[in-house]
Amino acid sequence: MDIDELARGIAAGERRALARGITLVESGRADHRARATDLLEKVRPLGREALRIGLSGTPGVGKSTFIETFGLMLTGQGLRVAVLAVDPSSARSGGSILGDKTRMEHLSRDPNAFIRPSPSQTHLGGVARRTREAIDLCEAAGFDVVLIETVGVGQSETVVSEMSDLFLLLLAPAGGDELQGVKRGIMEMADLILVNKADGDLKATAMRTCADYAGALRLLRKRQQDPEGFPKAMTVSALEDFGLASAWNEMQALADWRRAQGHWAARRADQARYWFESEVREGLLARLRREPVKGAMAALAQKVGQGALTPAAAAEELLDGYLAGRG
Ligand SMILES: Nc1nc2c(ncn2[C@@H]2O[C@H](COP(=O)(O)OP(=O)(O)OP(=O)(O)O)[C@@H](O)[C@H]2O)c(=O)[nH]1
Ligand SMILES: [Mg+2]
Repeated sequence: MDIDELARGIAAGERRALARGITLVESGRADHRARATDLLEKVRPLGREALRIGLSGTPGVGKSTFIETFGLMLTGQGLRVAVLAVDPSSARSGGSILGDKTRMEHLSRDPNAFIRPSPSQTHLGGVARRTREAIDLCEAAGFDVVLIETVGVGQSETVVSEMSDLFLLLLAPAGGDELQGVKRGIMEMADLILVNKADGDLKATAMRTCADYAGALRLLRKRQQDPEGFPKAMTVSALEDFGLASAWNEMQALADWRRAQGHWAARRADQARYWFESEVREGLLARLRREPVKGAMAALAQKVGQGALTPAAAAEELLDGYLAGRG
């Protein structure tokens, strides 16, 4: 596979080239990694930017249904939409991937949409890098909106919010006591809280839940990157396509305001620095597991075990040697 040709295909918006590019960035092979880095560098000068929307919610809240309806609304407006997923492998069974295919049936056949499920058997760090690079490739391919979905299971929300311009939290209608179940840290990431399933018998409960969350959001510390009235809580029905157009209006209003105020660029710069530091940490840990550091570490561990060195002194010796280039 020729990288120049692949880069040209992606720049021309070819879905096959995009899919192959993402397969390349997902690969764990060292020679593939070098080619992936090369590919990303080749498309970077295009400087294309999509609106990156993170979307989180617990299993069954309606993420797939929301993406189908919302995605079709956007493609109906002539926008090109890419969908990526960040899932720690443990949280996703084969069954729900099958479920996604049926729940995003129309969107997956839409020529203006591109859906890429999360690769299985990858730890969160690996998924994070793969997703960031896949986002870059989708932007290079000229997509207008990139939706990044994650199941709400702790850490993955942070990962997604650190690669999104906007972060949506999808919630189910629920009794007041369940409001406590949403962790404060996750509420603080949200730009919009969407209480889904506001239809049929659940409509009234959804409205009450929405009012509860609106109240909870007002208690949070005001963020510099928000205009008046944000973060906001709204009711939607992904199934009946209710409230999605207003939610999209709010997203655009927020994105436009942030662009005009310089928060958009500042946030992306912060995110780039965050991921740089994260890559350094991950890289260091990976090297500790490789020779010759691994051997040096085992030898020092033995001395520590024999009481010949304190743990702290041994660690310092190893790190000094490593950072001096002997690693
Ligand atoms: N009444 C109603 N049901 C909905 C709505 N959105 C989704 N559902 C239903 O809720 C169930 C779960 O929807 P999904 O879209 O698969 O939820 P999900 O969040 O993707 O679930 P996971 O992929 O398992 O995490 C399905 O039976 C949907 O039909 C809605 O707006 N109203
Ligand atoms: Mg789903």
